[in-house]
Amino acid sequence: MLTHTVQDGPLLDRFRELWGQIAPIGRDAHSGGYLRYALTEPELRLREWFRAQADERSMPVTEDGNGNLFAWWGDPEAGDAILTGSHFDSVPHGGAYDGPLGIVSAFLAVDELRAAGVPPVRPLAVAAFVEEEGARFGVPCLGSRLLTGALDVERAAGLRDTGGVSFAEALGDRPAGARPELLGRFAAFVELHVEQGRALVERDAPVAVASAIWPHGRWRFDFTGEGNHAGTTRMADRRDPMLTYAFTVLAANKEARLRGAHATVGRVAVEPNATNAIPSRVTGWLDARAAEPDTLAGMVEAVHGKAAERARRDGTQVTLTEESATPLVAFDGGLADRLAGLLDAPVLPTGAGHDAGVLAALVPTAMLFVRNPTGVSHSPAESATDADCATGVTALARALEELLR
Ligand code: HGY
Ligand code: MN
Ligand code: MN
Ligand code: MN
Repeated sequence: MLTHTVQDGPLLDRFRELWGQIAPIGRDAHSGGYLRYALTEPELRLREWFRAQADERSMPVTEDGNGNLFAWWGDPEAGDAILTGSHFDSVPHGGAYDGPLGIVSAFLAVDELRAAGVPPVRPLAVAAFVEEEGARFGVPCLGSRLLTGALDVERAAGLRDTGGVSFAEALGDRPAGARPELLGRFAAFVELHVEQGRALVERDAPVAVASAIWPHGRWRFDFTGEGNHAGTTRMADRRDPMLTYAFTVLAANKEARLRGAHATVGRVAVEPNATNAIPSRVTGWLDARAAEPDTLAGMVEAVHGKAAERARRDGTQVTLTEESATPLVAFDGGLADRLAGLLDAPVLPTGAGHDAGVLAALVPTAMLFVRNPTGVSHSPAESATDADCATGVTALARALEELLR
């Protein structure tokens, strides 16, 4: 089997069929984006779809007690298995491809391998990881972090969504935590994902192999001041945390630009959130990423320093809490080069986090990216052509065939 650019034919038809099955699930009619939060109704429907797909292929499904699902071609106990897959959950009003493309492609790749008569000399598993985006419980890659032991079980169990429901309640049980004996059964993991930039458009290539993931994390800034009347409080008498917050957002942008790094404040909560009240508290979440760990740490420290200085001037207080941190991930270089050679694909780093980045600490791991014409992600404008998606399936199948040998 050779990777080739797919323009038409049965694989493209099969891709469109499966993609059409999941396309309506969790789509917001107004924005056109997806609301597929982990373990909520749309994501539970996608998990049912996963089980049905596995069933059609006579692939038994196992669970790891952390919310992650595995569909097996071959004996789940045999060991030396090859793992592929991704996640179903989305950010608020996210795109169609981030996550589900890796799962749909995985099932189609299994079909390709079977049709090509590739012998199942060792097991292959398709995974659906839970809460990759952290959009519901705040910690990204929650399922894979639990599975690898990178996240404390107590902390994960007690994470709550905005409605007060804990992860353990949503899961229906206390998470199982690290499963070294399960991870030990995997010889390699390959996650296929839509590209989240325009590097492949610029290179005129449908598929790439990942080299690294930038170190990144989420920091919560709590700014507190004095809630008061908007009409009667003299400007000089105010202790307005909104000012400190606003200054901090600008400082984060400036510090990122100075370093060639990325800083984003995409979420904010205001108390009491009234037009005619000076806020008593503003909470802003900083998402910060950089190519080097020192650059990232220096940037967050600089932003915190500037926020603290500004708070003194505003008569407010600021506290900083690290909510999640992901170290630099360097994917297995030998594996990346092997797949890049096999697929004649460019090798690229990314600033986006993935379950592959978490598993890479314990399992030889690679990622494939599929071209995204808009270059936009975490937005309804995220895109990929059906032809590139089908080409991605052939690339994944080729990579899996190589690893299954
Ligand atoms: O990169 C992210 O924002 C998340 O891990 N998907
Ligand atoms: Mn994402
Ligand atoms: Mn993703
Ligand atoms: Mn991601």
